[in-house]
Amino acid sequence: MRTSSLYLLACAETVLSASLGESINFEKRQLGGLIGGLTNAGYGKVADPPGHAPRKEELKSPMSIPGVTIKRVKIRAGPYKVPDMGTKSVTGHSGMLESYYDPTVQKPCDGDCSILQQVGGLEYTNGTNANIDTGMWLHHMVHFNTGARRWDPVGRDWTICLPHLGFGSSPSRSERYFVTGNERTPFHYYREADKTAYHLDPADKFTYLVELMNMNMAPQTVYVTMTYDIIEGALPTGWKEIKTVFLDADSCRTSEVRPPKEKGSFDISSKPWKPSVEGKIIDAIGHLHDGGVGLDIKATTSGPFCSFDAKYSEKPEYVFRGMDMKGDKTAKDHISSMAGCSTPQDYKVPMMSKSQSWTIKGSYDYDKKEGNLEGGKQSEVMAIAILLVAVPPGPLKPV
Ligand SMILES: [Cu+2]
Repeated sequence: MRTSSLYLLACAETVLSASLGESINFEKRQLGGLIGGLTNAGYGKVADPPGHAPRKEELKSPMSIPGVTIKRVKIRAGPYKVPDMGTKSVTGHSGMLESYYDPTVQKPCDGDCSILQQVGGLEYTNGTNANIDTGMWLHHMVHFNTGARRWDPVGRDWTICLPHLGFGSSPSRSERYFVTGNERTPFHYYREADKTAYHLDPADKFTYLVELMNMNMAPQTVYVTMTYDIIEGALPTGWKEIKTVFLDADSCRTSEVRPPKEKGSFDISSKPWKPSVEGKIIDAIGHLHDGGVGLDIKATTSGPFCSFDAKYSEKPEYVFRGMDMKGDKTAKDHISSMAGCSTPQDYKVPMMSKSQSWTIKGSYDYDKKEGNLEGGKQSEVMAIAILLVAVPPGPLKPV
């Protein structure tokens, strides 16, 4: 796995530079991140420790739909050992499990099932919540699904899509269908007005890309949790499926952008994207890093879709109370939710169609909100927006 990641990355770089003729300026960090196995030597997935919380748990679902049985299933993946704050990775990051791929992740069902909603989390091995107040932080994770019906609507436009390539796949057979940062925004594949779900086939395969932070002076071992509300068996008759659209200011690279400024405000934007899927928009999710204030999504050059506002420290678990190390300074307040674009009532454009051209813009302002410093400099930032689109059931072709 280690050798193959390295090999793939080397190939990717060569092909990219040769085929695009564009100067692909990989930073040390980006290179290192993709060679997850090497960079994280000695850390990453370890065996379950004694007394660990169950790897799969059935809970009572808070959802109800007449005539349908809904199960809540919580899956704990890992556990992942994260280096302590005093340990620097080869790319110079302290206390970070960096762009680490887990190719064997359990699904919420073994056969067919339809996911109605999904939310990620981070827990210590005894099942207690892990967050910034205890120095642990779910920097981000990307959830891939690989299978016969899977393709990535945005990734397919790129000659090389590094997040897929990093585990030996491609956007023609895998899709990024879920993502979460530490704000842990749920994905609603189902809305009461819309009979939609993300349907899993028995042969689908899950892969995670995880990046975890540890602000403690001892290594920590944590599970990435995924809580699903599902209907077992075939997709109910008359329902539609969901296709996830992953818009990103650094699409098909590492999603991480070097901030152009150390102080004050700036924006980072995505390239325009022409839809390859059409249908009603069921949910929208936004992700920024600390220092971020807002995220605008546009469906056409003139037409706003909606805007997110970043909310900080709405719960005490999002307040950092630990100590800082040399040039590494963790912000006190962290993004705890993204507000303003959470339900279809907020959307100015109800449908996605191929006549549109979508862009996103993440706005940062370090004078208003503190970023996280690494070696005295602002750490990398992101702007990601996810749209969940209702599509016909069964195999789907790009429009
Ligand atoms: Cu992120």
